[in-house]
Amino acid sequence: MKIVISFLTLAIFALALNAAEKNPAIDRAMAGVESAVGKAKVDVTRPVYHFHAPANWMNDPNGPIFFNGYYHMFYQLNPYGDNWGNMHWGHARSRDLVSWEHLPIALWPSKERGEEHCFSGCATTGSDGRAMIIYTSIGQGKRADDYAEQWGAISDGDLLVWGKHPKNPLLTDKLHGDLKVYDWRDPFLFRDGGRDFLVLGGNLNQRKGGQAVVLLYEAENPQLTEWKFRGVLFTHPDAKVVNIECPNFFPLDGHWVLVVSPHGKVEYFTGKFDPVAGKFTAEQRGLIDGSDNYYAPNCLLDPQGRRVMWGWVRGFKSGLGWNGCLTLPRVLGVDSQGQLRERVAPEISKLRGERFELTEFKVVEGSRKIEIQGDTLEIEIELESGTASDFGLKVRSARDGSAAVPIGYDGKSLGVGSARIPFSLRPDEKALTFHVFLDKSVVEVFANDRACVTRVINAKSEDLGVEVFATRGEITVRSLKAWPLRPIW
Ligand code: DQQ
Repeated sequence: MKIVISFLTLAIFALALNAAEKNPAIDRAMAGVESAVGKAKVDVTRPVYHFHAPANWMNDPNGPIFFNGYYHMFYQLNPYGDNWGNMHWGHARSRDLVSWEHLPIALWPSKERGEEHCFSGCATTGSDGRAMIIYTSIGQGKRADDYAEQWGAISDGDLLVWGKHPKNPLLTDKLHGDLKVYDWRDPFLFRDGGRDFLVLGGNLNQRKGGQAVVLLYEAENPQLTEWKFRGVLFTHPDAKVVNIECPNFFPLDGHWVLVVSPHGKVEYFTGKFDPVAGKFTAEQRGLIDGSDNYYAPNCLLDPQGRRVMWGWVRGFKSGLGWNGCLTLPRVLGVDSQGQLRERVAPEISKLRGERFELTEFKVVEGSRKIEIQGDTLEIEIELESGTASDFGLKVRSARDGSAAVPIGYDGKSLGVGSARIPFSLRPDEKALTFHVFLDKSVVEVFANDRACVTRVINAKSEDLGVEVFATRGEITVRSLKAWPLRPIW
């Protein structure tokens, strides 16, 4: 069965290659990716139900959009190797957020026009019903921190073939007048009160200590080719944050949400947006994900009105013919206290195999091996804290107990492998629920839907055990459910 699926994937990819035939830059890039598919495919550590490129390096999700019955995902891609460089936009689509079909590379650096990289950006449906991409174009021999332009691209009806916008560049730094903006990149579009706005990240003093900003622009025509600079929407409150990448800004559950990638853990701020003053006032803040293996997320609004977000999972070994994947799609919400909630889209449960279940049991000082095993699992466990000082799950555990990836809580913090973030149960929370998605070398953990940690892990292929542990005391497991998850590729 596995062989059939992988031939199918290759066939779709070959079809995509044909569709892109007329653009030699894309032909070359597609051939580059294809030449690494064989190597990437045999690596047993590669995730099997997370989204990834056919092969080679990928990073940020770009311009996710729901268009004509498909979710489209674009992403930063180096077609020529499994390290960062030669930034193109890879492309795939999905009917259901679960299975993805690889499509021809969407954007390539237009070398003849002096373009070196197509950096991150967004996609939208224009007033004429056609899709449009706005992205950061980095010029040849130019420093990305000091020089960038925002370019557009437009496509055919199915988004299979893209061309650079005839009006490029759409935004240049001339818009800022005397204000010098460094690391100016990563456009994100939003609409408010019938007006089109764009935010971009950067900093005002070239990373010399502070003034990491999100800048605001407003469209002057429905074609989104004329823009005016509205000013600084937001300045990061922490002086040690020197720059902001990939801002996302959108309304959700009666709040405005700003997501920033500050060269460290990805943060969110919830608060108020004043479109007249062009200012965002933050009221609450938190982490989108507690791990630096998670970065540069991007999101879309789907036909069901859901705000769905993906992050880039980074930190894999190089030399494997692939590097990078996306998190599972997470549906966002804001609770009554202005804090962000994240849940894996329910569609992912389509991948579940036979359910394994245990009802209430205790673990006293030590650990209990669970009968289900594997490296592609979903586990949901509800734990009631007892006397144990530290408790939780272990996955990828070795038979002889010599290795494991712990997912634990010690009353004040949450640990996933080597990552640890502050976390405490609230007085109204009687139990701790871990929702765990293990996919070979990636684990995504959700604690009571309000703390998430994505981790890249190193485990031996034979270490497949699952355990529940309690240190210095006992705990009660109210329920444990687990499912093997099927591959999507
Ligand atoms: N990745 C892109 C940039 C962005 C960074 C370049 C974030 O546009 O700022 O690959 O990971």
